Amino acid sequence: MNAFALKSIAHYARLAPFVAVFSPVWAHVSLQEPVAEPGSSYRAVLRVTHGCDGSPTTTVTVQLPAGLRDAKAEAREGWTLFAQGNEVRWTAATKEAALPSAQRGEFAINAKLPPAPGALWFKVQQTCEQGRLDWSQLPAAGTSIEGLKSPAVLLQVQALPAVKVEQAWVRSSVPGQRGSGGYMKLTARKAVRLVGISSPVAGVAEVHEMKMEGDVMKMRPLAGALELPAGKAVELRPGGLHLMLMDLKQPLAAGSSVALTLTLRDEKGADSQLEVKVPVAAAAPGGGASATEGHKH
Ligand SMILES: [Cu+2]
Repeated sequence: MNAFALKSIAHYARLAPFVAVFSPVWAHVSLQEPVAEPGSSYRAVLRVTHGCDGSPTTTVTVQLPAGLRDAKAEAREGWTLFAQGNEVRWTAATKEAALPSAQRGEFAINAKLPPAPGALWFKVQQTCEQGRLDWSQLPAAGTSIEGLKSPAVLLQVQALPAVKVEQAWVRSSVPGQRGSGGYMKLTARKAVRLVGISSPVAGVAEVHEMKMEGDVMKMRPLAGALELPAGKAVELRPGGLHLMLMDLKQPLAAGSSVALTLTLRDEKGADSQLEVKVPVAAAAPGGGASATEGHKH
């Protein structure tokens, strides 16, 4: 029995979970840091990941959400910056400066966030040599941003979780496959230990490590909890430490997502739960290493 067994989760205190949502990187205009602390100084880096149906982006116009204070947009080389009221606009000064459709561009605004938690929406209009995209849809009350065709960009102002989760993905599986791997980069704000994992799609979820046995690399459950030191990223990746989802209850289809609950124990022994929604993909999004584990148990 190890520290990551599902049943050890059961008696943990139910705390308000922090929910991080990972959008596919290609889908929308997005924020580099979509969650930030109330009252903090925030650098909103808006990422434009594609043009308008293949056409290069020439202008990016942003309607700043009410509640931002002292907003100041950053100049961009080759682009003219115009700011008035709650509107900020960058325009490519020349045809050559336009953002090619397949290239990612970043547009940054520095501001002070409001003291109270809540949702802030950036409405972004992307003008291209040909065509225009309006990222301006807001979800109806009580519904989620998922399913919206051209959502505005959401900044969640809320207390940050103990651990930042980045580049998370779960490998897709085929019918009959019993296990699959999960990968992510975890950076704790204060030192904590990952003491439990669970997911509705898996009977058992564990952290595995790779160890040489003779001259064969094998994986096995990590003995004890996974230490997450303050400020130091711990990477769970193919070929190294990874999450293992076992006794899968359904095939994991690429393009879908999987909910994971991570239970974290701080230095005083208090537990909190971090809920993350992780995309399912056949290989690391963004074309990272894609070595495959055997995933047979
Ligand atoms: Cu494994």
